[in-house]
Amino acid sequence: MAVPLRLIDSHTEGEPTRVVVDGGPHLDGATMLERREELRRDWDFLRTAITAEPRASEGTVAAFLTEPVSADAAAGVVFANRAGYLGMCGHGALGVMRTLLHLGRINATNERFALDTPAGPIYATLFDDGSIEIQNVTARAFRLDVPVQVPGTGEIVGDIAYGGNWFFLVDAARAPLPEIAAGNVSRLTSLALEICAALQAHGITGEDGARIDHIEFFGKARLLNANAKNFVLCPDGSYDRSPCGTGTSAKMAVLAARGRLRAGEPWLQESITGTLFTGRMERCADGIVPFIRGRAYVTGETALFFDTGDPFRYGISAQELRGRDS
Ligand code: PYC
Repeated sequence: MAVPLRLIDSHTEGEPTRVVVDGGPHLDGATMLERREELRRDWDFLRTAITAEPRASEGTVAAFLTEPVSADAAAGVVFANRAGYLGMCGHGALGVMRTLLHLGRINATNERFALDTPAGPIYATLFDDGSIEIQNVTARAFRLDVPVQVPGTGEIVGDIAYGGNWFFLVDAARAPLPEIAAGNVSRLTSLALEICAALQAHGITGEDGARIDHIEFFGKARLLNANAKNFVLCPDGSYDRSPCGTGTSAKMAVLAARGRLRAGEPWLQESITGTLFTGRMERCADGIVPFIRGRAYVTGETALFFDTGDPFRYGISAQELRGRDS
């Protein structure tokens, strides 16, 4: 690519987002789903270049900005990580809003902005105290108390819910989980990967056979005001450093289905890194409308160059490394 790709780097409560602000592909599908397919089909090398090593750290989410598809939206956005494309991304949406503010593309506080995503429109409000709240897509509990046999561990019971992505949610009060603590990240990751594999092996899915690719564990909060602390395994095998916007949405859908969270009542979700999202929800016909509030910070401006002599100019993929072995 002759033109460098320009990114704004940010993190939302610890989890990184890289917004492509210049030099990215022009996507002209009529819907955000079509635009996501266009990215996957024609521009996937940009996803890996932005989210994989040697340029990116684990967990990095890329946000490709597009023209809006709906009349009142500020922009469209497709989220992706080093494993593929996401329906929605809560921390990423907060990062996009902070980035648009940094660029001067939006400037009003206390005003609602719409963003089009492949999962549907979401709405964001920037507050004077620097925090940002998104109104996420509708979240819903799909199946509660689902047992799964996990080789080497035994039966684990969890709930299946949608919050913009599909989650299997497991509470430490009902399952033998390691303590949700930074020192246990590798044990939590291994167990979550095993549960993910067991769900697939047993054909346990979300609605219409949707693959459950996020596993979320809950334990006792450390922060005094928080309701619970979570650990979220993302589809790329990394863990979310933030409390996960779509995961917090899925959690509130489960709590609402169990009658344990009332409309408007705050749900304070602590992350494995000790950061916090403040959630709340309203009920709607198909589930709940989740609201997630947190903070994002711009950390850098980056230009990516693509040296044709660089074998890793589009990122180091596991597949590429395997090819080098043969
Ligand atoms: O905040 O929704 C989220 C998210 C999904 C994957 C990483 N973060």
